[in-house]
Amino acid sequence: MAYETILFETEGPLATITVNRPKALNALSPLVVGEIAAAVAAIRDSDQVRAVILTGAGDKAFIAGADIAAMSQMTPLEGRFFSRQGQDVLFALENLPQPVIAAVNGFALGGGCEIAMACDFIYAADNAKFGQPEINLGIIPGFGGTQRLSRRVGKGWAMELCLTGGIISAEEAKAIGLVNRVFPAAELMAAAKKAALGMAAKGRVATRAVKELINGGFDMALERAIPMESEHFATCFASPDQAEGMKAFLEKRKPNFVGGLNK
Ligand code: DAK
Repeated sequence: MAYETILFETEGPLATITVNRPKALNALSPLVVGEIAAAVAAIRDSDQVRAVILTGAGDKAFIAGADIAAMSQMTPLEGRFFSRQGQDVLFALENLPQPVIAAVNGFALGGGCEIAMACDFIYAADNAKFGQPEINLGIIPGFGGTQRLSRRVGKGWAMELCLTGGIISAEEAKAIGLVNRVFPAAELMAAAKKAALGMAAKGRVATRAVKELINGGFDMALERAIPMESEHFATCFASPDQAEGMKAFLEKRKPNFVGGLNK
């Protein structure tokens, strides 16, 4: 598929989605959201892709939010479609079987912060900035921000960011647990690639199980969530990767994980 507003590249087991509207600070128009949805669907169905990086083009922005110019013209029905489209793509991203890193290389505001939070974890450049400034536009986060932010950083910080519309630095975002690691801007992509390729080399069944357990168990009572681990643990023993991982350890060599999701 030909894309107009994103770059979708694969290199070995790694897929990179780059939102590519640097003049508009990579703002999310309906077309961008649709193209991200198409790329995510292609990744989900790919046997080759084992890890994903989501980033923004240029050195100023990851994604500066939903496209305010496009939103200002929307009819209520178009707004509803945009909202559904955005929420669906964030769920699809979050539920990919492959691990996804958000490499945040500048402003991650509003929908940009929300899409980063739908990734498994966030690496940031030292010039990155985060916020949910929707309140300044007379609206609220609409792609899950009130919910994913409070789950990531706790109620107090979610309240402060959503109620003040304030913007925080990469270091502050790291201190509150929104960002895992901060890198000099020039080193961000190399660090994200190294982490992504490391995860791509792990067993697929175990990787998928970790994602399903952490995402699925997050809001459940511990007494119900912990037993789910036993089921996924058992499934790992149905994959050739479990035998290979343990054999490799005993033979003092690196494992070569080859199991697919169906074998
Ligand atoms: N949308 C459209 N264009 C944007 C944009 C955005 N979000 N952010 C920046 N741009 C454009 C600017 O208009 C400008 O375009 P030109 O004037 O050059 O044509 C260009 O990018 C460069 O921006 P600036 O000149 O403003 O650059 P500065 O360095 O001075 O400022 C900034 C950078 C990031 C502080 C500033 O651009 C800014 O405040 N941008 C808006 C940030 C923001 O408010 N983001 C939140 C958007 S609201 C929903 C679901 C989700 C959402 C809504 C509804 N439903 C469920 C219905 C999500 C809402 C949002 O994300």
